[in-house]
Amino acid sequence: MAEAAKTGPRRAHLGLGTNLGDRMAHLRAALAGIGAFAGTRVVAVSRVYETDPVGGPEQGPYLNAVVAIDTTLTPRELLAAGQALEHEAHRVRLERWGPRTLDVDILTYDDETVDEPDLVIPHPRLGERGFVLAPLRDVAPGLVDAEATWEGVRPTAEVLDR
Ligand code: GSY
Repeated sequence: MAEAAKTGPRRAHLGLGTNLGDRMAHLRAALAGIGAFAGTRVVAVSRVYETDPVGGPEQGPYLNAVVAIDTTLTPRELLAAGQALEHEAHRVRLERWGPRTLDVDILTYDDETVDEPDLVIPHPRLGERGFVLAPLRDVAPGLVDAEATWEGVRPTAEVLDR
């Protein structure tokens, strides 16, 4: 028998990154924006990590965080909503892997996989990036090795309040 389509909200994890301008302000605005997505409830927010840049040109350190949500948005609707937040942060993409005011990445969407030219879920580099895995472990410890440690990933005292 065919499997019934899932109904109701789905658990997703969004990665946030910023290394230009007022980085905490960008994270706070992103969190407020995510909380205002249609059909979306913020379930948990990670600590804020200061992280050494990975890849790209020489650039300043990032602040990274992860937000767990329950949402009725589809992956594609979630992508569009995240891109709208990046746009609101006046994101400019000068070069690939370069500095940015705000990056919103869909890390996971329930247990679904998506493989399209502009959207791959789970995020393709999820498993190799400490700046994603450390905050992801805060909100979804079952998804990340409890013993893992990463270079250049430091929890800060900053708090992202809901
Ligand atoms: O994919 C996110 C953008 N990004 C980051 C980031 O968020 N944090 C760190 N530490 N390095 C990064 N390199 C890129 S590209």
